[in-house]
Amino acid sequence: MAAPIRSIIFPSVLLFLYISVGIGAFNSDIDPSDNVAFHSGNQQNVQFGAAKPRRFLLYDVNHGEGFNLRRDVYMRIANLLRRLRQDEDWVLVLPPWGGLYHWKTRSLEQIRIPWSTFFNVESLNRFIPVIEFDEFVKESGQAVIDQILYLQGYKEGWTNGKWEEKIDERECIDPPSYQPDGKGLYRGWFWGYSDVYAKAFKCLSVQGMAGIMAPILLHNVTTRRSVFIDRAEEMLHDYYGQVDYWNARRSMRFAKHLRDIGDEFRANSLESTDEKDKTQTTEDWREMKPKPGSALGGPYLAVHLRREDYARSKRKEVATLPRAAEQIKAALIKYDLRKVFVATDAPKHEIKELKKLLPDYKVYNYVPPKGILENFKDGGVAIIDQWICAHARYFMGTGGSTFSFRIQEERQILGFDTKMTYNRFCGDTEPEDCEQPSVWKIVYD
Ligand code: GFB
Repeated sequence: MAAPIRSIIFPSVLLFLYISVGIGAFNSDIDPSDNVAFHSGNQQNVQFGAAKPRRFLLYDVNHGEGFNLRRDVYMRIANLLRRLRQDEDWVLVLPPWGGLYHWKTRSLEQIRIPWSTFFNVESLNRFIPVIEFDEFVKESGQAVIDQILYLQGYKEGWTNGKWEEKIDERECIDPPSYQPDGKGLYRGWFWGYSDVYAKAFKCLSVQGMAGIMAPILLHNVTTRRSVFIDRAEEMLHDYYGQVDYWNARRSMRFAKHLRDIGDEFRANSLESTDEKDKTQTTEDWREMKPKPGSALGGPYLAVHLRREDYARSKRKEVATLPRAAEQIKAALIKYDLRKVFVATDAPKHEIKELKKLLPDYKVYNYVPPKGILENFKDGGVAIIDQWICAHARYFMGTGGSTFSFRIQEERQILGFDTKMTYNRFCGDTEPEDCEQPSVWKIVYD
């Protein structure tokens, strides 16, 4: 078994001691010849007080995870990057999108998608410096990653039933997804780029917040200019729901081309415009701090009805279509609305069935024209759905779905009252007044 890096036990004095112990242990089997140029350059720079070379942080998430859980992991990594930048010049390399389990349009190639297809990269850059993967290859001169740190849990689980923050270098629990080739270079899935490889690979068992990685990146893998943290979802948020969380979240603005498509649908089908609905946005997210409840929203109800794998695994929060229709009808009556927009991953026949269950109301769903689907893929269509839901008078989501959570956050960012936002369908086995989603109120600095 490999040597421990450190175990973090509060208070922070102990933390410091453990980190110091960890540096030697972790570096012990790194071959410095791998990256001599960077290592020696780095030392010289320190001696003469010049700026250290820029370092690159890359990351990825477990392949089975969906788009909105990945957005959540971005927020954790973004704040880790901010922490790193207090000491060194780091930039985040945005992992190209692709190969997602939920993206089912088989006629489309859905890999190597840059973040600019889905997000406003300029907005992200107002929180932390980010670059697309292609820019990383250009800037670093080669499609090579110096070090992969593959995160995993602890084989033995919690010891003594006690949760503590810790991180240790360990043998890989599962067979590693990156394997050395004949030259000792690590090959595997690098976002669909077959020419990318890594020079070194390690498994780390981790239990803790994203910040736990900062000392490792700053003090242990100092000779590695580019470090790739895979299975980054193993790290928790440092400050969930607090100002850093919300700043990272507010910086994740959707790409303008997708917002425009959503806005056009709102205007044409739902009589909804920003002026009437009081949902105007500023150019820079940092200047946007609307009063809670200032947004009115368009004259429609929006729901996110998560089906597919949720319905198949019969999660208790998933309502059958007749039960969902009853709850939609009750909300339409309560808020005196005639139109409902349904965002869903349900197959066509279920959407048809839902429409039949609501004969007295106008039921809308977004069906992309061929060109929009081809250009912006399943991921772009899902964002258009989210954007339309974010502008409704009242929103009801699916319990436990990060797709719904992100809509709820978007609505707070636009200035909606949390009461018109943090609502969910009750599953068939739940009471009519089932527990509603917890509210994480937006916090500004
Ligand atoms: O976004 P997501 O992480 O949300 O994954 P959950 C669900 C994916 O399904 C979305 C599609 O990213 C979309 O691709 N999808 C779901 C939708 N609802 C809609 C919708 O209303 N409209 C459109 N256009 N697409 C978690 C996953 O999903 O569910 C986990 O992240 C796992 O990996 C778990 O599968 C069971 O949080 O709902």
